[in-house]
Amino acid sequence: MERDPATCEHRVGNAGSATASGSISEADPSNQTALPAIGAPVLVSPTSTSSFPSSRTFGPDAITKMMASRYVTVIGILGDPESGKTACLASLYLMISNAELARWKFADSKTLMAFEDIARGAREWNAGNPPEQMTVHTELSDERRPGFLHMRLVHDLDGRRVDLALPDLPGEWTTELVGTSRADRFEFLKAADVIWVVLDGRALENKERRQGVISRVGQLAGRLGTMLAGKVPKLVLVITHRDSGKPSVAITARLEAELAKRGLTATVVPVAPFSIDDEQIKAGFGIDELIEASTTGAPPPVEFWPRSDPMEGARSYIGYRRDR
Ligand SMILES: Nc1nc2c(ncn2[C@@H]2O[C@H](COP(=O)(O)OP(=O)(O)OP(=O)(O)O)[C@@H](O)[C@H]2O)c(=O)[nH]1
Ligand SMILES: [Mg+2]
Repeated sequence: MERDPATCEHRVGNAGSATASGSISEADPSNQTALPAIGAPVLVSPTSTSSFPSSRTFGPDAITKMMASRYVTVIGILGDPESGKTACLASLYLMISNAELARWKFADSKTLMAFEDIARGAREWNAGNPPEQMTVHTELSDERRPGFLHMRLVHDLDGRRVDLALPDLPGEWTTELVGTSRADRFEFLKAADVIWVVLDGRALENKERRQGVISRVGQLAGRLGTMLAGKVPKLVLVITHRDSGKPSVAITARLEAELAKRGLTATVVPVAPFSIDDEQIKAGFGIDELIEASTTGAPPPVEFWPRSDPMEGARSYIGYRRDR
């Protein structure tokens, strides 16, 4: 309770100690007052009932608050319905919780329940058969505010810690952004360090759908350029369904050419959050690459031992880096 240890009534050797044997107390009438305290609770019980903080998704304001105390890598996740956005997040969670994600270890998450909610579907197997749908269509309780998932990871080699803020948005948000340029809900993209554009790999391989997907990526890039006034952060084209086939070089070249028309470049990362053929491509394929591609900006410089005026009683040495 941060009181001076010398005044502690239970300290051995303190004058008038309450821990002294009863015979001394009886002999010393001045000690009678200390008697009722024996056996009473040592600490005062808190007035408010303690409860665990909610670990569901964070709103943008909670992310902003978190950003005030540490560097948070905000990731924008865009993509049509059913492209595999939620699957990537669920797979990331399942991989990291089983220590299967190469080079990264789990350090913390303030939104564990939210991760649990999206990963639950993948666990409900039916008599040994995987569920038909590993994740379900994303719907938000608030249609105007994105819900973020938080995860802190530590890098195996350099001990680097990254805090990721990952929004799980319905595909309609992207559809409406491209179609009607409804951008009010995407305010948070202005603070994003990386934007993932998630594409269904099977649609890209399909001759009839391919051109549509590629030109929509171009339109989306155009919208982002306008919305962010030309300051588009690093783009990652996440191509899902790697288990159904590898995206061909010709197709990735066409995607890159489409972006180049808008003066943008992107890193292409093929992934398979889940897999229909675990022998060939393991579920979780490429998720480590995706995290790597999203975190390899130069980390903000950290002053090793910042100068500050000493303050009486401040436990600077013990407190240093505790909040990082
Ligand atoms: N086999 C396989 N299935 C995948 C892959 N990626 C996504 N899926 C499945 O595709 C379906 C749709 O994926 P979601 O992640 O829910 O799609 P979404 O982009 O979040 O869709 P909305 O929430 O509707 O916008 C789910 O059943 C996933 O399990 C993949 O790489 N391989
Ligand atoms: Mg979803």
